[in-house]
Amino acid sequence: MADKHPELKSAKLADASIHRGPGGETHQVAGKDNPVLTTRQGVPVSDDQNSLKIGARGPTLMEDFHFREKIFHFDHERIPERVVHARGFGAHGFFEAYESLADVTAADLFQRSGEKTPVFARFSTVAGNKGSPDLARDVRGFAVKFYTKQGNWDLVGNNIPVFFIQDAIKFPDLIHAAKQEPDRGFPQAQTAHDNFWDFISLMPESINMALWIMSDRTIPRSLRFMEGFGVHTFRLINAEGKSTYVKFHWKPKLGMQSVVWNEAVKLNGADPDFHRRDMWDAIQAGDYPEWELGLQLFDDAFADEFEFDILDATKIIPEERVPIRIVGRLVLDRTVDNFFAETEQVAFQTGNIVPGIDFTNDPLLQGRNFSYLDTQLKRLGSPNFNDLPINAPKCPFHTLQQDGHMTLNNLRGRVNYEPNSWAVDGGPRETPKGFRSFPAEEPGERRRARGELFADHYSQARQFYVSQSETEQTHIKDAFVFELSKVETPTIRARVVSHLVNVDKALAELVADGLGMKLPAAAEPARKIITDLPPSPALSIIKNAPDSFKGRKLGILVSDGADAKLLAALETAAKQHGALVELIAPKVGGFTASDGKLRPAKQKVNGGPSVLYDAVAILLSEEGALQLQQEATARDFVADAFAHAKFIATTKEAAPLLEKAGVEPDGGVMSLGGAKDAERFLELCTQLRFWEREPKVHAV
Ligand code: HDE
Repeated sequence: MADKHPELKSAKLADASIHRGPGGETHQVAGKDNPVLTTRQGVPVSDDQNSLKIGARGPTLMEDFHFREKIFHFDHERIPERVVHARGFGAHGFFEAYESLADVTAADLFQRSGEKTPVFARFSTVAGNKGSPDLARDVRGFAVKFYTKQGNWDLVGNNIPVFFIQDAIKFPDLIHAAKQEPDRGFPQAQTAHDNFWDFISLMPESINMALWIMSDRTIPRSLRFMEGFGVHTFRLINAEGKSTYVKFHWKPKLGMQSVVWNEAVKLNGADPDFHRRDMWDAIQAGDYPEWELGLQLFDDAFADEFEFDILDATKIIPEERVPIRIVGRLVLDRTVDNFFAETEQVAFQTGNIVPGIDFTNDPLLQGRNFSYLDTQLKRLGSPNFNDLPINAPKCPFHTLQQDGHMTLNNLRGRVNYEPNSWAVDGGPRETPKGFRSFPAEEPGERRRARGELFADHYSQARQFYVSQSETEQTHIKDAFVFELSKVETPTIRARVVSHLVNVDKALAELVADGLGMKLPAAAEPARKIITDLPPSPALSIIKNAPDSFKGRKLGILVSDGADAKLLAALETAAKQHGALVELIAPKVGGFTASDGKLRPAKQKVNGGPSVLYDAVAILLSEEGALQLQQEATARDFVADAFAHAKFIATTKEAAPLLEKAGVEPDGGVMSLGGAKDAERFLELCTQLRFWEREPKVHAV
């Protein structure tokens, strides 16, 4: 167990030192376990409950420096939230290289097999404000800061390998359209509104990404169960100066998994912090989230023969075309000490690269290199944001930058310029081994234009769609219907569907039908040829499901009299599968199982809906089942688990509740005869969901 805050768990409640003041207020006096409370100037405080007044009921005095200092600081606690990716969650860890990549890159972190580099990773949603719910349908940011021995390298990626737009100049428009509409200030953390789909429908380059965001990729079950991508093509440069193109991939060790949309909608109410809590709990429990880093490496010859432009961030290179070479692993093993200091103040920047890595001309990446530096100044308020511990390199660094608001790294001595004449204390000097940009030749006129191949907007969108399993295709169709049903303007709905006709006619027909409209004519494609590319099975989540219940959560609904043996067997089996168990009971104080022992519950039934779990077991006594069938939230618990295609295990005593909840036993509902069935149930759970049920529970 890696418990980062053991002191909190072992904390004794400090009731003993409580004194009541004349007005009944609580005073606690410092003792051997607690230091003296002081002002920011270190002045000991005698009373933190009452401001200084004339008499007990008189006005507050201006001279109350303690009051003024406290309120002043509080008033200025907030900094601007990120203009995008405001809601995020970060953790520390390390990257471990599996092998030396010296053949392709001189980057120090990739030189030695087994080399560990400290990292900080921050995951985020894009559109929602800081307080928005975790299960919004949205792209997830996947940003990793590597504190290498040759400086910080930031790989600021997403959980989707393509982007909406091809040129950074359109980013403000995209984000304005996606976020709350400016007159009304809503909707929050949702793309299901007119402005977003209006923009998408007028920007055919975004259609590939539109397919991705309507897929289950945008509602991950856990941040631990999603992929990450650097998106752009970058360059790796070896010691001889040779350049190799690279696309970066993160592959989750626990496999990919998403929730279903109705589950996401309910999760946002049940636990708006679902993703961050999951990550926090996993790290605290020592079950460290892990990803492998994969590289797609290719050269100019491939770039020339590939049917798309490698500088176009709206396109992927299928894994089947350029295989992924796994080169290391990322392990997150430490939660932050302070959310603000680390997760909020971390400043990622695409421009942070190290010798051995370089940019390409991807116009999106080029624009990002300006934006990320610029935005930190606004957010963090000073060019010295790199002095903050979370942003500072962990290797030695020496610049001649000086002064400015809140600088912490001050120059010593006389010299703050170079070149200079001082042999001793002359300050830092250049090195031939320092960062060098790849000397690419750049012929051409100055023009506002894009590469010709950027204009194929549909071929890869179609490839993505045809690569999905039937269940996933249905989810994509349902997502389009849901989102466009929230669009109030019929012409915008029709314009979106007109693009889908070019992607896949059958999909367009289903979406049009779901919206209750006629199928519009196909949108005029910018590039006449739409290529029928072969499916890429790597693009499907379900086809690549992990066949393991590891890292997942079993929720067991219990009541007084629940079968203690069966409960123990389920707990053991879950543990053997590397899964967690939570007990949900009518009262959080606990329940008395059939062995007469009182066990605590994690959730009261109305606060622990089944959307919080990957599979459920219903372990009730006869009386428990009779009581809970009267309870709407218990019926919802079962009905939702069934509707969300989850595996359900049940004792025969629980039958009345299942019946009331409308459960029709199928291959995903297992009856527990005795303790021996526990392992069989967990085995079933390794399939994660019983998708065959889905068409039977969704008629619209
Ligand atoms: Fe970002 N993006 N972005 N973005 N982005 C920001 O930087 C921007 C893009 C991504 O956890 C901002 O520090 C432009 C692609 C992540 O702190 C800002 C363009 C990808 C994060 C910004 C893009 C991303 C950001 C806001 C179009 C995936 C969160 C706050 C050219 C490869 C990092 C900040 C964190 C954050 C600009 C497009 C990923 C404004 C101009 C493509 C993960 O600088």
